[in-house]
This record gives sequence, C-alpha cells and structure tokens, in this order.
Amino acid sequence: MNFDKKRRARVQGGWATAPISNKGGFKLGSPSVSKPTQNDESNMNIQGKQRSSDYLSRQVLSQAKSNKGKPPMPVGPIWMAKNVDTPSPRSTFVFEDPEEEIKTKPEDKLITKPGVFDISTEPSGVSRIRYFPNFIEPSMSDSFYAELYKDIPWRQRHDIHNGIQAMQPRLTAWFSDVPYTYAGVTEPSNSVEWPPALRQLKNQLAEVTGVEFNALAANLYRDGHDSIGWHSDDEKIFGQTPIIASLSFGNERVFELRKKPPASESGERDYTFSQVIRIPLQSGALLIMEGYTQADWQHRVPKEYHDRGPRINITFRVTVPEADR
Ligand SMILES: O=C(O)CCC(=O)C(=O)O
Repeated sequence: MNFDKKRRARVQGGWATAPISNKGGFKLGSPSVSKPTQNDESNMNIQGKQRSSDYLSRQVLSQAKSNKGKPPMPVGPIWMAKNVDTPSPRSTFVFEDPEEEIKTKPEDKLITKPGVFDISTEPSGVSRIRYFPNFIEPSMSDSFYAELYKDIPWRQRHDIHNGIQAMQPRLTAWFSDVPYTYAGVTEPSNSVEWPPALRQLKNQLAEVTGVEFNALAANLYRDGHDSIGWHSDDEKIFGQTPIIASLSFGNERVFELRKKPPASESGERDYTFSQVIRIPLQSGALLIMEGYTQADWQHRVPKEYHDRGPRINITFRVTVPEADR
C-alpha cells in the first residue's frame, strides 16, 4: 500500500510535464504509462519519450541557468506545443526584379595635369578636352590681364533662367560679326577691330591649333561671388561640334563639367547621378572643348565662398555659315 502510493507519486511527477503527441497517437499521462510491462514494445516507446521529455526539461533548466544576466529565454521547449509531424507549407522565395533601375553616381574627377582627355564617347560621339595649364607664361599672362581689363568694353547684362530675369553675376562682352543669343540675352554683332591683346591671342591659338577663331565671348568675374551657371554652348551658330578655346587670366577658378543624362519624355533632365569633372583654371591656362562636349556635357564656374580676386576668361569660338548649321 505504502509502496503503491510512492510509486503513483513518482509517476504523477512524470505526468506534470507538458503533454506531447507521438506517432502512435498516445498521450503521455495515459494510465498505461503507470503500469509498464517490460515486454510491451509500445510502452517501452512511451517510456522512452517520457525520459527524453524529462531530459529536455533538465536541458532547458540548465540553459536558463547559463543564460543568467542575458535577455530572458522562453521557459520550456516551446516547439512542443506544435504538431511537429505535420510539415508546414514551404513558402517559396521568388526573386522579383526591382521596378526602378538602381542608379549610382560615377566618381567625380579632378584634372590637374596637362593632356588630352576623351571624357565620354556617347551618346553623340567623342567629347574631348585638351588642358594646358601653362599655355601662357606667368609674366605674360599678368600683362594680358591688365590689357584685357582696360580694353574690353565690359557690361553687366540681364539673362533669363527658369522664366526669371536677373542681372548676370559677372560682366561680359561679345566680339563677332554675327549676333549671339543665349539664355534670353542677345549680344549684338559688331564689326569693330579687336583690341590688340585679343588679336595676339587669336593668332597664338591659330598657330597651335590650326583653327581660325572668328568670334569670342569675354567674362569678367569681379570676385569669388561672380559665376556662370550650368550651360552648354550648343547654339546653332557654332555648328554641330563646336570647338571652343578658353583662356584664363587673373585669379584661379574651378571649371566644372557634368554629363547630361538622357532627357525624360517632358524634356527634363535629372542631374542627380551625373558625373562631374573639375579642372582648376589658373592664370595662363588653356582649355579646349571639342567634339560632342557641348551636346553631351554642361559646364560652369561656380561661386566660391572664400576670397577670390578678379578673373578674366576669353572663349574663342568659330561661328559657321548658316548653310552648315
Ligand atoms: O569662365 C569660364 O571659364 C567659362 C566661361 C563660359 O562657360 C562661357 O563663356 O560660356
């Protein structure tokens, strides 16, 4: 009797663990568990499960001890509540192409050494720049600066950007026997003789490039706050592949180029991912833009917020007869 009581208590202790289902459909806690027969195979199996369940409980307990101080673990083998024999439906992973193309901005480039650079070969064709930082030696470029400052009839004009008319942040002049219209400004034609410094520079350029430039635009940046915004010199009067020779005098400024992205259906261009090339233009530097640089790139001289003295830039150009535009 006493012996029977003790035995029941021991078995009830076993029943106290969470129920587990098993293959044979037995439930732990079935009365048959309390009376195992040594030769009963199914009871042996159930006992086996009972033992492994006790073993798991011990495992969980010792795991809980070793997790002291760590975030709380769920108490008990939580998977026991699930029917582990029923395969859960496999979710299939389907890779879908992202709807939007992943864009990256090419690394910006800085050109400081002389040379010839094919900056792109598409979409229109080769865009080429030639850079000669010491085209005119320093003492000569100082005297060119002084003469150009004095002899060019500088004026401040208005232009129009995004429908807004504003004073240009620089002074300009135009020498050509054809008028030049850009950004809502028309520079009238003039047949005046070019000042001697401009004639001398034009001849020097003809000698090294073989090009007879017949027009020029002059810019005077009075300080670092003067600038010229993003634009292309792609007006028809310069033909399909304009050649433009730019000479700088006075304070150094950074000249920037950015690649034109394809236009949207509405004709707009998003320059967020455009490559930018920077070229410092010191006094006496020559930069030539040719090929499709005007078709495929824009350029500018941005404002600078630290002290800069004045700078003169002359862009020598070739205007083409109407039949070739
Ligand atoms: O000042 C410069 O270097 C650039 C001038 C320019 O972009 C222009 O005259 O169209």
